[in-house]
Order: sequence, then C-alpha cells, then structure tokens
Amino acid sequence: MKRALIVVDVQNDFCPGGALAVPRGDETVPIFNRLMPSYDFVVVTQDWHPPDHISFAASHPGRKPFETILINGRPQTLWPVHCVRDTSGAGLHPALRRDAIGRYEKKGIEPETESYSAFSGSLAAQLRSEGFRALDIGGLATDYCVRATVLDACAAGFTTRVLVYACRGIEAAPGDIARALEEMRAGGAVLVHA
Ligand code: VGL
Ligand code: ZN
Repeated sequence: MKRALIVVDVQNDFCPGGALAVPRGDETVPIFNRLMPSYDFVVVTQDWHPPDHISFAASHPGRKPFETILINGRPQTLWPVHCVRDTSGAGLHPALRRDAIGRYEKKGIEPETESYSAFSGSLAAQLRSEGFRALDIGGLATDYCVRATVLDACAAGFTTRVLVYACRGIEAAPGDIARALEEMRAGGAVLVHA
C-alpha cells in the first residue's frame, strides 16, 4: 500500500528559541530525517500567518497570549505572534532535510480564520487522486495542528497512524497532550509509540 508521511509544522517558531516554542520540538528533526526516505511521498506543512492573524493576542487589544476568547461563538486560544509568512520564524528548522519533500502545504493563511489542519485546502483530494489511502502523521504540536490534521485525515477516510514518538506538544493545560492522543485514537487513528 502506498503510504505518505505528513510532517506537521517543524518550523523555527515552534522550536526552542522560537516565538511559540514547543518543548523539545527540535527533537523531531532527526527522527523525520531518518523516516522521510522510506515513504512514497512526503508532505511538509507550514503555519503561515498574515501579520494581523486572528489567533494572535496582539490582534485583540487587552488580551494576552494563551487566553481563550470566543470568536463567533467558538473558543479561540490566543497565541504570541508566530509563523508570520515569509519571516525566519515561519521557516522550516534548518536541519530538516529538504531532498525528500514532495509538497509544501501552507495553512493559516487567511487573516480571519484559525486553521490548525493540513487539510484546509486541496491536500486530501491530491493525495487521494495519486492513490494514497494510508497516512503517517507527526510533528508539532500534538495538541493543536497534529491533532486537527489527524482528525481530518480520519474523517476524510485515510487509514491514519500517529507517530507519537515524532510528535511534541504545547501542553498549555496539564493533560492536553494525553487528551489529544485519546481523541485521535477515538477518531480512528492508530497511535504508534516506537
Ligand atoms: C499551532 C498553535 C498555533 C501548531 C499553530 O502548529 O500546532 N499551534 N498555531
Ligand atoms: Zn498558528
């Protein structure tokens, strides 16, 4: 069976020293470098926000990062300014290998909408049309973009595995990572721990 790998948001801003650093996010780099050549196709996603993105606390006067507010009735976690398009923070980690990447998928590009999932655009249709039915997914952050991408992959009918050893999470509240993993399992994904 043809299997594709989706590497979620291994970007400078999500790695130590970045604007929204995921603890030990950079540990995923050597793991993906080793994994990539064994897949039929590799998709690398990038959070790619306009400077005034709705998810930034700075776009909401008086609000602070990591607060949650309601936007159109939906809870939205507010973040530090991160992954602004065409900035170094939005760049992929410099040590992530580039030679095996088949597609770069940018997301979060609309100012007014949060979109944690890699499947907000045409990715599912492209993968399906090229004969992919099975996806392995890992990256940053377990409790946000990985979670949303995995749940969408399952809902779109892909046989989906989460490479838990190649994920790191934000854990804004204790238990967020464990809850996200359980939601992905309940959504139909297989959790791979080693
Ligand atoms: C992400 C928070 C805000 C992620 C993106 O890649 O998981 N998290 N934007
Ligand atoms: Zn973001």
